[in-house]
Amino acid sequence: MKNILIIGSAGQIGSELTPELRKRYGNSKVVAGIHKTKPPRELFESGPVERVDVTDKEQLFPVIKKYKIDTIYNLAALLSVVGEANPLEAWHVGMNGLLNVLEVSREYRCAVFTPSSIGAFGLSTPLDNTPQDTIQRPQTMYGVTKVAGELLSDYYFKRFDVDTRSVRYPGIISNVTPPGGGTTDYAVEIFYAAVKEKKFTCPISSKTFLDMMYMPDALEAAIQLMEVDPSRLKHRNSFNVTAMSFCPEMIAAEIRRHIPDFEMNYKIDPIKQSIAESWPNKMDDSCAREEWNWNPKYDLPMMAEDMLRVIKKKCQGGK
Ligand code: AKB
Repeated sequence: MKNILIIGSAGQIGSELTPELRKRYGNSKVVAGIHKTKPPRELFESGPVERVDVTDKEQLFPVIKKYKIDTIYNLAALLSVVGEANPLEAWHVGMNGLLNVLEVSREYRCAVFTPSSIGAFGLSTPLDNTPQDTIQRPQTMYGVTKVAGELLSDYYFKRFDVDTRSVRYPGIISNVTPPGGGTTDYAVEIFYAAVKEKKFTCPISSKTFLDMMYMPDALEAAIQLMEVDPSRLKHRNSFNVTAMSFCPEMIAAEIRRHIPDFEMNYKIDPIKQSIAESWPNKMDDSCAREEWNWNPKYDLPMMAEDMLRVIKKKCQGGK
């Protein structure tokens, strides 16, 4: 029987993963862990909510006991750009938080999903068709915590038999909760700007490619990986997963198919640009496809059409 805790339920992924898991496993089975971000009302109305600061064991352990949690989705993290402004905080949340999650999981036998990222790679990684197993020397504190987190999670699996699993997410595009503080945020912001103002100033240069994924596929990746029979897994922490790879001028062209007078200007942000250049252009995710049937549904045209439809509706509703 699955009793699930989501740490970071009010964040970009958590705010959509929580209702999806509640739909699949039952509302009372999925505890929404919240910390700083103000959670939406629906989170409280649809199931249990607990205050969980991942860096504080005294808050985490009693929640695991109270709800007999057997699966944890650990989504707490500072994204790449905000992590560069607060590197010690990024380390504290990413590493001390993960260590607490792994320790509680060792004691209470929980399975753990902790997302890694394309941020776990760096300039010395092959950036085209980035292999599953390759050089990982990231330049950001976010990336350092992601590589160290992958290693630590594999260590807990091998040494203590904790069922740890993870994917390396690309930029995630969504329309419920904004990402906040990442290098790939432009690929979300562009849609709101296109609908509201028909123009966008892009912080990343026109031909910089990055892997991306639409939220429904990102949710499916996390749930599918946690469901798969462990005997199929040759890898654990962490799987390359991607759904599309594009550069700013390609997403602008796609938006122009729906909003022909959409204008794009560029004002390059040097921090974002240098991070983006150190990340893969396109990952090879064949191991995820082979080991647990990863198969994303949304490509760039399908994602753009859906994003514009939802955001237009939201804007008309005055939200
Ligand atoms: C970021 O840009 O920092 C994140 C990521 C790719 O992990 N969206």
